[in-house]
Amino acid sequence: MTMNIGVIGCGLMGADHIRTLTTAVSGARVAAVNDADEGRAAGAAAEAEGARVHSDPFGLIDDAEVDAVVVASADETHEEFALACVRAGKPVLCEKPLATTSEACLRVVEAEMRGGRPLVQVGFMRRFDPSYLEMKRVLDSGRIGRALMLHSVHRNAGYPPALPDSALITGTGVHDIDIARWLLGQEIVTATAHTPRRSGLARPDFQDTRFLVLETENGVLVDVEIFVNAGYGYDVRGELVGELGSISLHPPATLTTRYEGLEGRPVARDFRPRFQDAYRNELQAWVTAGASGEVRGATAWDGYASAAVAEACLHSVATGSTAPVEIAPQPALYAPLAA
Ligand code: ISE
Repeated sequence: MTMNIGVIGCGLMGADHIRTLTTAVSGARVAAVNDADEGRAAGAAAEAEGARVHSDPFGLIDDAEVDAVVVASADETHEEFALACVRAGKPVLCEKPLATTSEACLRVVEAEMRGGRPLVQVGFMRRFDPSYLEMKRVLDSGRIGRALMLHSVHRNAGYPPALPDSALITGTGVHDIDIARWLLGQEIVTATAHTPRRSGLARPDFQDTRFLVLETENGVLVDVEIFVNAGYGYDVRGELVGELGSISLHPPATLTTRYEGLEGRPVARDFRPRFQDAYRNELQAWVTAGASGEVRGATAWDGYASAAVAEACLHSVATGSTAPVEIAPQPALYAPLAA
């Protein structure tokens, strides 16, 4: 059976999802698209042959021919679209962050609880990246003993000019927060945000960089460097240190060039090539699970929990001290983190 998908938001990520759904995911068809910019929506519809353009995003959600929805519009619109999908009883893959505040994320969780089943998957694609999956597999095998520390580096070549510097934490570092919870199978209980020297290449009112130190309930320390005007490329690194050894991520690279006394591997220009496999696996898992009425990957609860940690980081930025993470009790509808 083919799942007919509606895509809201046809910018960088939405267009990439449309391309992946159309060319690399089985059992799926892009049936409808919407974007605040109608020209952009028409361009995206042309990529997905036969897709209809909806001028109203809520009309797309209520379209009887749309079985499931991808939300890839601006962050501040995610909550209302996720809520409308839950009301319509349709599975939704909502790009991160699920909403702009933890309070708003909790409203989505509550809507799902009223409906009695999870319908929302949050676009934390790292959970589907082959190298992160391998890191979790080796940790869970016990081969490196218990986890002690996780080092995370998150650098972008450049950043959208419209975003405020809080997005370094709520839109960028939130990936590192989610992957730490998922890898370690533990909640983060405190957050300390440090503010390193500002890059002179960032715009004058923009604090690039941040350095976060997160502590889990079992005392694992996670450090996260965030630097979004790194210029040279998109660079995500991770090393998990255990009692008996460590595991480091390897970004996908198809070649190593040796030339004039130097050896080099390409660095991705942005997140799309670096996480191409992860996005495809994420979309395929969502389509397969949606057909059987399940949610795989990050749930609305994970969206809420990561937003709560991001908020603690912002609180720490404002106060200059360590902030506790305030999280509501987890409802039974959601599986606990698996250590
Ligand atoms: C972007 O929105 C993403 O989601 C990317 O995965 C992330 O690495 C990047 O920093 C964000 O700006």
